[in-house]
Amino acid sequence: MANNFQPKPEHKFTFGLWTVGSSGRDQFATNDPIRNSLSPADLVRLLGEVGAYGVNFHDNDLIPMDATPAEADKIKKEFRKALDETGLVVPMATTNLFSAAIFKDGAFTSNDPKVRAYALQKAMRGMDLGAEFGAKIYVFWGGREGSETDVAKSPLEGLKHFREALNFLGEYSNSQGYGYKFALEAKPNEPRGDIYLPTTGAMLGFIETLDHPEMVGVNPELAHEHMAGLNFMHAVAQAWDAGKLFHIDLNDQNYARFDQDWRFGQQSWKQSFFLVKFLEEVGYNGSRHFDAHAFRTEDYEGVKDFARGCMRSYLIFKEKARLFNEDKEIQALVAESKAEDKSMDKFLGKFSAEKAAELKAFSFDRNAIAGRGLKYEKLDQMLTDLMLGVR
Ligand code: GCO
Ligand code: MN
Ligand code: MN
Repeated sequence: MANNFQPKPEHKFTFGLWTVGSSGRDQFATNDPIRNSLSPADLVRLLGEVGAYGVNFHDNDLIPMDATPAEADKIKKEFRKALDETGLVVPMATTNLFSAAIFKDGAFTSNDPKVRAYALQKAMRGMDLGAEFGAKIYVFWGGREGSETDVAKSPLEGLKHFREALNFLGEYSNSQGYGYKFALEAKPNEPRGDIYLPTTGAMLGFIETLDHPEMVGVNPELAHEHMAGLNFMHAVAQAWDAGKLFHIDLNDQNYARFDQDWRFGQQSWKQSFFLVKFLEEVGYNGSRHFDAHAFRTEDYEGVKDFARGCMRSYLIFKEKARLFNEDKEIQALVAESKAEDKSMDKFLGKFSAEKAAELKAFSFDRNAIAGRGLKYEKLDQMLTDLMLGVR
């Protein structure tokens, strides 16, 4: 393959400060971090070195919760300097509404109005911070918006409060002239037993109930749909069809496991191939954001290997998709399986009374139609050969 899979700015590969900045700590680990924290500015340099296009952050990835204004200014200056040095941009920002103890029973959906008001305040400040660095997409991932038991929390109230919060923040964005598009990220569980609006499909339905649905879309994540046992590409296709694919979180994940956040392309080659093929074919123009972590076994050299691997895998799948589309034998079989045939045009598409009457009277050879082999076995094996480099 005459392709060195080098990331370029036009690929729009982005990482969160929290992804390459992960210390490798998990809930079973001691307090010793595996990797010492790097400053946001140093993380930007690391991302510049591996060839990323952009960096995204939660408010507190950049400015710690209890920082003084002077500390915040210093961090912002250093961060800005690193962005200027490396040419990285900040396409997306978001709020951490899940780490602090105050969010133990939810943020926007907490029963406690003080918590809900605090969450709104934090989100507005996060939006100010994102806008300061040029972010145009604002992600909402409600990690604590849910329950372990429904004894005292109502999902109906939860939806009402979540809707009120998004309506409020949409008006805030417009009143400030920020021009944000909101991207809602679903996850079925973890850290809550159940998180409200657990899938991308659920989010898409909810968006239509908002005051300004046109400014709100989704941020589907591969790992989250896999946790729910779903086909990620299908979820992304539905979001695209609805004009709502504003952002995407790429990573990897086995089905029916906890949130593994692996390097994109590590595990689900075929699903990831279909996903990349889809994104490239429809002309998705947004960030390819990697929301994943390096293994706990790694030092910062390993973190760079991880980040390079995410981008490299994406570009390999993209090249494989091109080869799939250019392969004459494969494409002939695809065409054959589709059974393109104009004879049914008169019955399909838009309803008319004549069409319906004619169709009702028509006689089909059901067994002949059902008996036609679709060659999916042959095609799918050709894809396997292509993916594994023996075609
Ligand atoms: C998770 C989520 C988060 C969000 C992030 C940005 O499972 O922890 O995927 O990483 O994407 O908070 O909104
Ligand atoms: Mn996740
Ligand atoms: Mn995510």
